[in-house]
Amino acid sequence: MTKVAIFSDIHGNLNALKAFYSDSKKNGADDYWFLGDLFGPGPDTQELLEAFKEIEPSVKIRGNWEDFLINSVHNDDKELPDSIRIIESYVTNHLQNPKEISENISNWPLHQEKTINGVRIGLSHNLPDNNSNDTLSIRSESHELVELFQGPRQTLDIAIYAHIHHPTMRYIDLNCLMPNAKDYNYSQADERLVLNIGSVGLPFDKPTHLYKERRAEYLLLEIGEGGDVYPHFRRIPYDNSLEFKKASEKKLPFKERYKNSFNL
Ligand SMILES: [Mn+2]
Repeated sequence: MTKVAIFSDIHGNLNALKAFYSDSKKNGADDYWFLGDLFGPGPDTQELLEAFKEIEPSVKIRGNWEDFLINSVHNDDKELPDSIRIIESYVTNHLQNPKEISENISNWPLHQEKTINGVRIGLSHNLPDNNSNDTLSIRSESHELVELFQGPRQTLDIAIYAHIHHPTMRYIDLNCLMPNAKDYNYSQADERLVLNIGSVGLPFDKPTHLYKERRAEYLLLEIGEGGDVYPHFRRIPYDNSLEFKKASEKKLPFKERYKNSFNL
């Protein structure tokens, strides 16, 4: 059995990253795959980078917030919304060597494939060639997800992505992409598994009406020798109020908005 901790969307939240990492170690993760969005709009920068490097992920995918940072470092940020430009200048002002970091993350791919115990897995932040649109939201239909398995990716068993901050597990049937097919012959099904890993630092989902605080979300994926897979969606509690205290101390731009995203 191989156990991979797949994590993403830290968004400048070191407390959440620590909660995730200690849980994954406790659960015996063999490897780490990161699917993008390290910095902003949360308060942590350099210290977060050190903690991230310590995890040594074997996969590092470039998210849309990596592109924001690269654009900001290159002064190529005219197209970005004002709020993102302001957050990115906070991030680059607080990193020791933003140029070097920007160069490094510009080499991270948008899509990568891994084979574990024969199971073929595709990894991306969002779509394999576009890390920033809404195509893969929880409201999407099967035909909108098909790009995850098209062209060179048609032999993948599983597609795993991030970006929407909603832990999700669903199947798509490549032989039946439209809803409500009449008289469908189920023996023809070509089913593939699609997993979203949620967000470490800034989850958007509210799984029940009782769920109030934010937890550090990630996917612990167990893959057996026979190709069986067990996705464990983890939600790890940590002290949300510390996060906002830090945002105030560090004079984070839009700290009220950040506070509101934690329901504090
Ligand atoms: Mn994203």
